[in-house]
Amino acid sequence: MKLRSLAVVIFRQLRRPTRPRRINLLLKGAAFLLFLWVFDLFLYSQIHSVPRPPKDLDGPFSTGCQDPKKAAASHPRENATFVMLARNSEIEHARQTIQNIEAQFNRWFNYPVVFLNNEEWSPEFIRVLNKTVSGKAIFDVIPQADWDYPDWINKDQARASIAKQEKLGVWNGGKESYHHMCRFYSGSFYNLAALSQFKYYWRLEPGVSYTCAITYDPFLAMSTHNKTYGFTTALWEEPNTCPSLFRAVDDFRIANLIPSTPSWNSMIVVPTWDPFPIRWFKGRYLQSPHHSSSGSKWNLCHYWSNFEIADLDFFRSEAYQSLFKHLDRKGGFYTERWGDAPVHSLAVHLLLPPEKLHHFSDFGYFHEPFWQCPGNAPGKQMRESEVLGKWEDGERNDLTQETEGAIGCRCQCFASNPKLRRNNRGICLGIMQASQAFHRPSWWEIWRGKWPYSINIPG
Ligand SMILES: Nc1nc2c(ncn2[C@@H]2O[C@H](COP(=O)(O)OP(=O)(O)OP(=O)(O)O)[C@@H](O)[C@H]2O)c(=O)[nH]1
Ligand SMILES: *[C@@H]1O[C@H](CO)[C@@H](O)[C@H](O)[C@H]1NC(C)=O
Ligand SMILES: *[C@@H]1O[C@H](CO)[C@@H](O)[C@H](O)[C@H]1NC(C)=O
Ligand SMILES: *[C@@H]1O[C@H](CO)[C@@H](O)[C@H](O)[C@H]1NC(C)=O
Ligand SMILES: [Mg+2]
Repeated sequence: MKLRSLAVVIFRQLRRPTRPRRINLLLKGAAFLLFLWVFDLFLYSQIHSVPRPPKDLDGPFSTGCQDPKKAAASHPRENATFVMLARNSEIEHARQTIQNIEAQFNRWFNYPVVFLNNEEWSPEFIRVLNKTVSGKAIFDVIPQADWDYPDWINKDQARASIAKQEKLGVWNGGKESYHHMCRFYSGSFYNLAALSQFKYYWRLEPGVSYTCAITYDPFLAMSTHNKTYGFTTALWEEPNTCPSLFRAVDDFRIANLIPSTPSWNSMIVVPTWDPFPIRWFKGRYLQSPHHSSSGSKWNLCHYWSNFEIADLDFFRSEAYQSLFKHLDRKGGFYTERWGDAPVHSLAVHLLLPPEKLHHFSDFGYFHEPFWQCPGNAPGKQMRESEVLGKWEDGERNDLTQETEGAIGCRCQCFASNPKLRRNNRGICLGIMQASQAFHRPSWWEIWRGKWPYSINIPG
């Protein structure tokens, strides 16, 4: 009886609470959830923050021109080589690129070039390219095993997956050889016998061009500045080429107890508006593209690997090789179309401290369809130099004129506006340089889309 009347009282209370009370309860609940959400947002941003270093950790190696003959004579050649992967059919583009790098740099420094192919070189390619290189030209053929499916993978499934990527319109996803190429550049080029004698390499591709003179030795500069990985261009990766790559790399990070550093954090989208339970659900349960298992999201930024000047010993390190093995086991080089560019980029941001990365902002570089151009440093063009040849503003005066704040040597870039520094947005570059940058763009500049050209160099 007593119990029953108590139940009735409670029931009445629940059924017909006074209005203000119900609203009160709701408001309290909402305020609490809002507090949790804001707190989680704050915590997430703190954990993934990219603190400002006490000073800029990277800057151009050189500003304007110097005497390249003196630079070459002042120091023995570094333990370094160019590397160009090419097909016999690309002979004309390969020749143009070698001719271009010889004219802009290598005629003074005479570094060797290792040409790599997955097939035998045609005598014509060897004849033409051997005579175009001023240093030694080495024509190497990649061992079959390094340009193939790993033996534990089911080839029929892999081929079916490649065919599916073709249908879905994944960028280069339908070409079997492109998958082999990406896996080769991710996991084995640095172990080739032809490269084992070298420490640094400079990657070239048929068809790229350098649009400024390079009058110092970048390999030597890498060494004296203690740099490991150099790049020119940073962009967003095509999302459908690598939905599960970031999770695979982050799983490796967690399994190996690698702390998330400022450099790693700069690859992660902050802030996220997803509260913790949703992040968790997306990461662990939905396995959403580009999310880690804990639900943090990759910003898809990566360095373009068609240009690289880097230390091969980094790629040969135990840490990098075990990361590659882990990725290879996941099968994503075939079930998806993981590129070597995002693999290298995530690896250097995971395994290297920020001061080891270098933006070659003083290089003019073009790979279809994007370019960067540092412009010509005022008063530093050595216009009368005998070694470099006389330099006058060309007919297209606008392309060669000296510009305030510019750092290049004798650049001839593509823009009709001499102040334009690149034809792609500098957002990813700015994001990826954050852990190195004491000088950062203001919120106002970021909001207006005005990113600097490089750290402390106006855009
Ligand atoms: N020998 C050989 N080289 C290849 C093959 N596929 C690609 N490559 C090389 O791999 C590099 C990249 O291939 P590209 O065709 O230039 O690819 P892309 O569309 O320009 O893409 P990225 O340069 O990677 O941005 C170039 O150096 C090519 O010569 C192949 O089947 N055989
Ligand atoms: C390239 O040319 C040099 C000099 O003419 C010659 O000694 C060398 O054997 C050639 N290399 C190849 C691979 O043909
Ligand atoms: C060049 O570098 C490689 C890799 O670090 C090393 O094995 C080799 O001994 C070096 N060669 C010279 C001449 O220093
Ligand atoms: C590079 O590293 C060496 C040895 O660790 C150090 O002595 C030198 O000062 C460093 N150079 C620069 C430019 O940081
Ligand atoms: Mg290319």
